[in-house]
Amino acid sequence: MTDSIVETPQGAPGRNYDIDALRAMDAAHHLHPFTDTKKLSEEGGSRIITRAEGCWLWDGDGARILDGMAGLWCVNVGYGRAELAEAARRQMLELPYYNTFFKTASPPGIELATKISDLLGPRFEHVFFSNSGSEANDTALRLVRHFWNLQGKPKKKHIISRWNAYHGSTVAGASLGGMKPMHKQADLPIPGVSHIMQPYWFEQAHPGEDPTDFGKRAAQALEERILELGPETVAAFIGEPVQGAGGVIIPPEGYWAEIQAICKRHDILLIADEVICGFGRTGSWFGHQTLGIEPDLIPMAKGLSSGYLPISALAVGGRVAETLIDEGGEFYHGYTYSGHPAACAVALANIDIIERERLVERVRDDVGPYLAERLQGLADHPIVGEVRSLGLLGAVEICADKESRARFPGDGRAGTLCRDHIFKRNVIARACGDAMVMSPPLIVSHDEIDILIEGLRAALDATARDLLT
Ligand code: PXG
Repeated sequence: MTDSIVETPQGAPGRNYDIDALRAMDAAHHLHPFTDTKKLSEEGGSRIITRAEGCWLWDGDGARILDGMAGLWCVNVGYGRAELAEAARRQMLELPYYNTFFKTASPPGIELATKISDLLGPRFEHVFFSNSGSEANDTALRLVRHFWNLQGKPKKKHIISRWNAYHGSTVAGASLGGMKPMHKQADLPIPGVSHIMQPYWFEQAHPGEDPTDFGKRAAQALEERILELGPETVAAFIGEPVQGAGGVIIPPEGYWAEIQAICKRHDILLIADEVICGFGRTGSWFGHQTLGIEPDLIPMAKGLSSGYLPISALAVGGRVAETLIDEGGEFYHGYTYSGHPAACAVALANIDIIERERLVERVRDDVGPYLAERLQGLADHPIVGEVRSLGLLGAVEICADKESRARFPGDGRAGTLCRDHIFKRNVIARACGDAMVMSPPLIVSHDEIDILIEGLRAALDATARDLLT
């Protein structure tokens, strides 16, 4: 299927694939995640991405596409980093694999655990590795329940999450997540997991309710649920500092302080899912730092390796780590690839780039504020109800009436239309319901942000034409 390296029409080198044949093979054999396979075929099959550099992708038909999503919120250092490939190559030649189960470890895993602990500070001295965000959250669930058993409180098992949260696609991940269609297909959530309202002011505030009051009400929902269930049965609360896949939901000021206080009051562990927020996305190394949260457990993935190889980690804080280590005996949990040497080597090299190029500071002081400023320019668009951003997470709410925040009919149709329009302009942003969201690589330039915003404006214009005429 592959020939020699050639120049694509835009000048980017790539292999000379037979794209039509690949598309046919894809349709014949490949089941895509979160995809209606029949519909994908009917609509012409997949767009085949063959190459990438910086913030740009190339598809097999030669189109150059601005990736305003950093893949799936993960390619923080951008595409085409030779030193990450080199780190993998070097490690694969030296030691491609060895396990960490039976009193063995490899240098990259040890170094990465140490590095993550250093980044998180003294409260987090221990790290457990897995391969995906879902697995990190499975690990969190397992560990939380083990912890409370060890504390002599075996009834403390219930985990509270939020509707519309995304915490992964394994059975535990999808259960912790609050996506109703996922639950429905697989008889989830598993017992002992339930969901409360999310701090989504634009969608859920009462008429006239200001964001602070709304944030208090949304946090109070946690205390109400805890009291309903009985605090003696509740093990943990899990939440992303800023919900990503839910629609870049930035909680109102005060929300997290209230959640934190409620967790403390009822002796409930706090899990901050940093799978999207971690590694610079919000303008700090971790989202909990930006939002002022003090979690007990921190699942992380995506930006940990910028997606170059699959890897995730669960950072385990203070008393949970102490109890596990001092009293836990064997923790019956782990994956073949926990602490995979090549993935750890790539993650280390990735963190090195983030540090050396000061990408976290770049998000905080430069491109984050610039994205916010440019998004503001869309606020008076006729079908835009709100723009919001934190660091390099941005959202634009599409609605029919700015005042009442009423949506267009069709439950997500406006978002889908807008997503398709921006895609046609070779710019990638994502629709979450009727919110258009973006999360470009942390290396994005001002010019590229301009292209993203202008693409969005053109897509909003086209969507408005579709919906209003
Ligand atoms: N937690 C959070 C906060 C996530 O965003 C996961 C856990 C699960 O990670 P893995 O590596 O198991 O996928 C995620 C993943 C989307 C989209 O369309 C978002 C994710 C994954 C796939 C698609 O926005 N987030």
